Amino acid sequence: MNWQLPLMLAQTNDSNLENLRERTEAISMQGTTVPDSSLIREGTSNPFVTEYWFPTQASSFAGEVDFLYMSIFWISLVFFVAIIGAMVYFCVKYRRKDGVIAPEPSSSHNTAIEILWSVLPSIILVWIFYVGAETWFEMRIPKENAEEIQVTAKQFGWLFTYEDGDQTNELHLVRDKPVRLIMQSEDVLHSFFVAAFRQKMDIVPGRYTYAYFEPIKDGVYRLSCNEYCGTGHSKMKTACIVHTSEEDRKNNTKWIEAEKTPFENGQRIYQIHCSGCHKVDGQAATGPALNLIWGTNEKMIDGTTELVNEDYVLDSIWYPEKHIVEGYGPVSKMNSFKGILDQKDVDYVIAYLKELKSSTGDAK
Ligand code: HEC
Ligand SMILES: [Cu+2]
Repeated sequence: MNWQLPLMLAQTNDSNLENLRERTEAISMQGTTVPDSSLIREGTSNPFVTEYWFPTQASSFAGEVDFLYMSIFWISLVFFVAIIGAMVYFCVKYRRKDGVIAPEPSSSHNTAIEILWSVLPSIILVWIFYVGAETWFEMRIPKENAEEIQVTAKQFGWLFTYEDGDQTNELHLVRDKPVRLIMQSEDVLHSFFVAAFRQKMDIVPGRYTYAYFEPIKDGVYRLSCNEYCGTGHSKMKTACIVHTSEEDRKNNTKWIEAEKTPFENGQRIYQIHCSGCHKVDGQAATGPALNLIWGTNEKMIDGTTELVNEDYVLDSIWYPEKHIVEGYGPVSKMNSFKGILDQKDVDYVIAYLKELKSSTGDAK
């Protein structure tokens, strides 16, 4: 029986993982902005469950976290009813009755009751501490075979680097493979959170923090930043995809530049390094939208105009301070990518911008 209150009558089924692959691909195309609706919160079609109660238990300790939570919930409920019930009962029973001035005599001491109300709560509290500590150790101490994934959080996006050097901006994991995340921030305080794993950890600039868990259920889950980190904070969400095998994951994370077109390579660079600040749907974000800029004349804050050509894009990427677009001053919020992206990468970005312009620009 499912003892979680609103779930008692709900039927769950796990059958809608079938179109997982399709959904995963759709998400990969979108970079860091994943609509919530495309992520599985619970393997069930019952909307009551997905909307109002806990998301699916997708990590090894998720069940224990929920158990502790629900235990404390029920203990609180029982005591709440007992205490308020007794209070109401005594209020009525010992209320001042007409004509009776003297208070009801009451005993000053009752050893049996006093021992009971001291010992019973102590036992319950010690039990809560014990279960809490046990679960906490499980969440904090990684198994020895845990793989390590480097996580970089920045305004406003994620970058995951795997042991074999692959990089993605969604998190790809393998079912039943414990993972230890080594996390750092490039700018401000962020927080890693995957509700389905019941794991959350702050990411603090200037130091490393760690998160550990073992995914036990394949699927696509929502990964979000859980610490307000600026105006784009709500966009700082992505997908966490748990694959059934290592090969399956590799197929989703590997990237062989030589097998891809310059456009595809450019798109990938955009997704990993630029999509946190630049949109390609015409909407301005931290920086201007990039889809239609190629070949246009851009107004700068000093009143001059610049033609968006190869040289301009190179300057934008390596020396963002050189030209600052009107409306984005006085200093550029863009960091230099010199040393991060080389000349070849810049060429890919240029190919990407050109194609974006010609494929979406003509239609408008
Ligand atoms: C931290 C946020 C941020 C990131 C990350 C970022 N940019 Fe920018 N970018 C800006 C801002 C803000 C501006 C406008 C101010 C300026 O011109 O420097 C800008 C301007 C630009 C411009 C000029 C746009 C125009 O309309 O003329 C280009 C081109 C550009 N960025 C390319 C990139 C590329 C390529 C990347 C990824 C490799 C990138 N940016 C990453 C914030 C960012
Ligand atoms: Cu954040």
